[in-house]
Amino acid sequence: AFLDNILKHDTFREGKVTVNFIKNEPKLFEFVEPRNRANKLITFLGETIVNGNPDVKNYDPNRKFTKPKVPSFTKTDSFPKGTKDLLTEMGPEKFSQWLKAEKKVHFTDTTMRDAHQSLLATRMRTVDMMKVAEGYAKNHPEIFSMEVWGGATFDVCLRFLHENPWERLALLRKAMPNMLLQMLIRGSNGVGYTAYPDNLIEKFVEESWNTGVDVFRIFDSLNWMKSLAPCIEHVRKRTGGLAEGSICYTGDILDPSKTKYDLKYYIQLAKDIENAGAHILGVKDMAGLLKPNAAFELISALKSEINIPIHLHTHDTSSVQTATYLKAVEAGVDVVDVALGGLSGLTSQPNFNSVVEMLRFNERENKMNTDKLAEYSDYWESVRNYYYTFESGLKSGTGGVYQHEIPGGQYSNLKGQAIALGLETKFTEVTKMYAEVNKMFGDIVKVTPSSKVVGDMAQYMVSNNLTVADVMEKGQDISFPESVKSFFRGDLGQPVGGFPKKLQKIVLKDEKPYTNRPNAHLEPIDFDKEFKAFKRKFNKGMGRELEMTDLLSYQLYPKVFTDAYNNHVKYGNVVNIPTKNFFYGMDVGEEIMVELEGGKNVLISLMLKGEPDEAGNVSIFFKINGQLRNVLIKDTS
Ligand code: 3PY
Ligand code: ZN
Repeated sequence: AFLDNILKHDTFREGKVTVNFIKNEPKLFEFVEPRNRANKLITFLGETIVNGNPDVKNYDPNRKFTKPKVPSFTKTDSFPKGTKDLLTEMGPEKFSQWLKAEKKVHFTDTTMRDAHQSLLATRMRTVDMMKVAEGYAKNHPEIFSMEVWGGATFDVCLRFLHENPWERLALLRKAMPNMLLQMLIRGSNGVGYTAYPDNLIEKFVEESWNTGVDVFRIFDSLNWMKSLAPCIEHVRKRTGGLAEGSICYTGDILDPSKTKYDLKYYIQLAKDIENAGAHILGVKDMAGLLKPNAAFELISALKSEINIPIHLHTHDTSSVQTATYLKAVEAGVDVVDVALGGLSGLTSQPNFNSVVEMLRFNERENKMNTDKLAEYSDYWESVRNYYYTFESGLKSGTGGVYQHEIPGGQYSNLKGQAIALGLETKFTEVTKMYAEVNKMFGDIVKVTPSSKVVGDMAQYMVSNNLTVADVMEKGQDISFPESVKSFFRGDLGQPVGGFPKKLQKIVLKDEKPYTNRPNAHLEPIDFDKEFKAFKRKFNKGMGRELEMTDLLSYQLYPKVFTDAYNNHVKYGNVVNIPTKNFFYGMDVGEEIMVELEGGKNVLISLMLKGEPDEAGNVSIFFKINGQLRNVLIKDTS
């Protein structure tokens, strides 16, 4: 363990060791013994066996799972050349020109980010990704990019999965060194739900690049250039990656009665994004409202008006978005977002495997090994079973999305919440109210976090039996949800066309709203000072040196990070526990292999689960590598 500490120490890794290295580094003598690590692991397993994973509800203990089959690849093969190699060779500007000149259509695979965010409440664990990451990168290097990070994954990793999101990124980077890795970033809101100081976002972008992100898809939840532009600038200044500035698509450009978000509006926004220095234009259709004919018109117009390549993203909530891709391909779109079959469709992205087939023999076909691709789809389909408690219950596509305009990720969440609360019958009411709230707010762009504000308000009104008229007439006496007040104050920026003045006054009462950037109200972070204070607070329990990325997690989510830290102190590193056991515990007689921090594998079997004693404590007996150990777990059920 001592040697291990030396080998892992930054000073050693950077080759700066001097004679006094060991004497001056008391930390080298702090080590967590494997025995201690294994004890922590069985404490976690014991908790899950006795009290269940608090994140899981309605688990069927008799449910059987089949082991997912990992597609084969030759481990000793080197990584074939991919888009990451091209970016390194060319730099972002030339790369962008190369992409634009490509005849074939390119694909972004969203399976490891948006697909599970939109179907499984973002719960996909790193361990399930890592089983296929290297093989995928070796079998399918022709894929444009892998969307693997950002959006809600950052928060969920820390909050529910006991994972460090930065570690996930670093692992995927190592496993897929030849492919571009992509993240979603909410402009000034980073990977959170509110604005952060500019220098925090800047540092976050820099560290994301250092850890492995190449493509930054940047959007603002109100399409506000003042939030988009600084983030594009951070990517250009602090990284060698690609800034993909994105327009969020809402409404319907073909509907003459909808004049707020028309073709002219989107073209102007796209030009502003190009002028702000984006290397790629993202068209982010978060609710799946871009109909096939509208896509043809929009993409054709954008192709003739701007000079950077265009990357289209959609959600298949309506079930017609594959047709949208076909028309977009005809209009010259450069890249489209797809998810592997087993995690595609409905609120997720269109089916990768099928889209490839759809374009077979098309003049813009991108040839793929579809047999191999099918094996990966099968893998994800069976992995998905482990996450069945997070399924939203949605069974079919819905044309209703064109009325309520709820984003894919939010739709499955709302639906899941309604089902869990036994309010399935009220779900239609919530979606109708969502549409009314949107109108009442002045028809805003709805995507995280603005969509959350509309959702909060809709749920608040349905559960309090309030109509729009009630709010407008008796609103002075209503105490609105915090997110709604914050929105009308200006904390998420300014919506297109401004706020509806009367409602703003009703919500804010005597409080004054502001119209400049929310970030202008936030003090920059003094990183040196904060890092010192951070180290004093958290240095003991991580079992490793704290890094700048830890500080960033803490700055973005102080409470979530603190809870995750406390969990780490108690349970150690639980990321390698197989998913079935992580969520649903172990059966007596079951044997699992788990890799401990530092790479040592241990064989754990559950021998016996006792009955609670008078104090409610349950003895659980495990065998770890053949040796009997027990833990005492308080039954809190
Ligand atoms: C996110 O911000 O997490 C999204 O996926 C928005 O569509
Ligand atoms: Zn999306």
